[in-house]
Amino acid sequence: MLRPQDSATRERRSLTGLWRFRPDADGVGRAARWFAGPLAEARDMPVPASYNDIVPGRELHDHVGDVWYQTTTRVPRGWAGERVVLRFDSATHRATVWVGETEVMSHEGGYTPFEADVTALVTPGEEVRVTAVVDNRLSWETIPPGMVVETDHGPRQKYMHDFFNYAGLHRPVWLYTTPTTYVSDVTVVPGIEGEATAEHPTGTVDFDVAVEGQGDVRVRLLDAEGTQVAAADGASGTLTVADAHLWAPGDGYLYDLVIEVLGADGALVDTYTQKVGIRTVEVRGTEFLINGRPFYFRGFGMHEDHLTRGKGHDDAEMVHDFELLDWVGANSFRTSHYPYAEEVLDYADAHGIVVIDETAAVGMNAAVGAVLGMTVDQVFSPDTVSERTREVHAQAIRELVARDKNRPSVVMWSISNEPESHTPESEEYFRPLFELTRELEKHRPIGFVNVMYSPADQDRLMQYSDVVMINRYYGWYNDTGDLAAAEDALEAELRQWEAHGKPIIMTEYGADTVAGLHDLTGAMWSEEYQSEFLDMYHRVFDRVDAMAGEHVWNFADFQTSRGIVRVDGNKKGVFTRDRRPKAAAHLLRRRWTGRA
Ligand code: GCB
Repeated sequence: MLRPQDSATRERRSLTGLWRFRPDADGVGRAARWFAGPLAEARDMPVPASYNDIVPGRELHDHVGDVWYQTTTRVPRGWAGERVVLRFDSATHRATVWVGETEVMSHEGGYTPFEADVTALVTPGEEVRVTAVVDNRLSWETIPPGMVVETDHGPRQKYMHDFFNYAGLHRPVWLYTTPTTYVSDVTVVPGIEGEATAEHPTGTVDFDVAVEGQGDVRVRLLDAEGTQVAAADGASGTLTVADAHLWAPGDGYLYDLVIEVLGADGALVDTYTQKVGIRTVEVRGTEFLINGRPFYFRGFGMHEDHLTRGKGHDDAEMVHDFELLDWVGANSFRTSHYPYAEEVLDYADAHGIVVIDETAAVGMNAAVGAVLGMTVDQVFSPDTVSERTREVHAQAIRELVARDKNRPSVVMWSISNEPESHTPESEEYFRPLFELTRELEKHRPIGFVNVMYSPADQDRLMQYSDVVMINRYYGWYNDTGDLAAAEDALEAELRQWEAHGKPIIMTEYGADTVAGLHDLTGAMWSEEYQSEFLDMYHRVFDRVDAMAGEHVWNFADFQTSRGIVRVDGNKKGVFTRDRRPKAAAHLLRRRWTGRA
């Protein structure tokens, strides 16, 4: 699905702003046809934002079930004769949408876009009412999984992942046009002819354009100055770029692939511009190569998480977070633990930030659940995470790859974070999903992130992964407070993983730290302990040749569900939730930039 854009033949109208909003804990709104008129008893709710923290009190924060959003907008007069599409960039975790009184679409999964052709339901020049019911419930058949427990005091949402179940309309909503004959999809695969490290490399761009309707396709590739560097007729082919300016870490150089659909008379019918970064990605032995050069991941697992707006996208917060990444010397991050807003990926593409793109399949792990307060006997079983869950998971992978396949910043897919991966049941569940991802993706490595409860000598899934991605907490969850013992244990385990002959990325390592708490006796939770902890990991990484990256957990403190292991959320951030540096941020800056 293409991202909406303004072009010579297309227009967009953003529906962000204040929507009317009404919770529906009893789930009566559908039968009562709340979409059929102005939403009664409604309050204002910002879009994009999570609704949970906007209003004081527990009621919305802990809401379980449906909420209703509604807005009206005037369809521009000039849109007569155009195809009109309604697109939600996301709705967490599922939604059904009406235009006027007509149901137009439903979507499962909280972090990928969905859209419907609403041309027949709108009249240019007139107002249209858009209503969405958004359901935040997690079950054994959702990604991520969860469980609603009925109590005397109402339903309670339980889950086995360590971030708060923020919900609502987290990203922009669009009404946009295309001509009736239009570009419906494009796939680009960049390459480099000959030596990738040559001083003047020759780039290639394989392209494949899908058009709805009849028309001839012409493509032109423009460099960042707008100069045409290659062109071709036809919907698919390969463009060659002499002396290409490669997309590289720290250098987000993008070409414009201008796609034009021409009518029989040669007139322009539709045009869509796809950004293209020319770069290659390859795993060779224990090295992760970008453009033929070894790349070492420095950065973080992050979260879309801010005060007040929760997971709602905001450009100011986003740019500030990227500026902090730059300040600290990070070159990459993982979209832990769900696909991030498309604006974030656009920014990464344009600024040369490397991304490991992860699905929302987090918390398929009884042991992790136990730490966080949800007890499950068997996480993979016909009654829990099952074949039906796998179908939803497969669809989440398809939608993620379809959304982000053309992005140069994305160098690898992570299909799950910390699933149980040492049991036959987990292998049976995951094998088909690795196969699916390989079918969908031809040029990027794929993988999953391994948990400490499925260590090197027991894991059954790393054989399907191109890269060893592991999260380890020696010195925190095990060898608690004992960094000397932790150092030995960490190195011993890394040596075991080294035997796989693949690059190793430590995708999480970190210690909860209360900003401002200081101690010189090795006390956990102090800023000193976090720094010593990271220092210890770095010493070990520098001794292990197969290491290809270090992503600290986490970039910033973030909100979680209530529990005895969390104090106002997870405090493993090297920045606080309001983005102030802890001592560890300075330590990382020294290591990653060489600057004091
Ligand atoms: C993990 C999880 C992450 C948690 C983190 C922690 O292994 O992947 O989601 O937040 O540990 O702090 O416990």
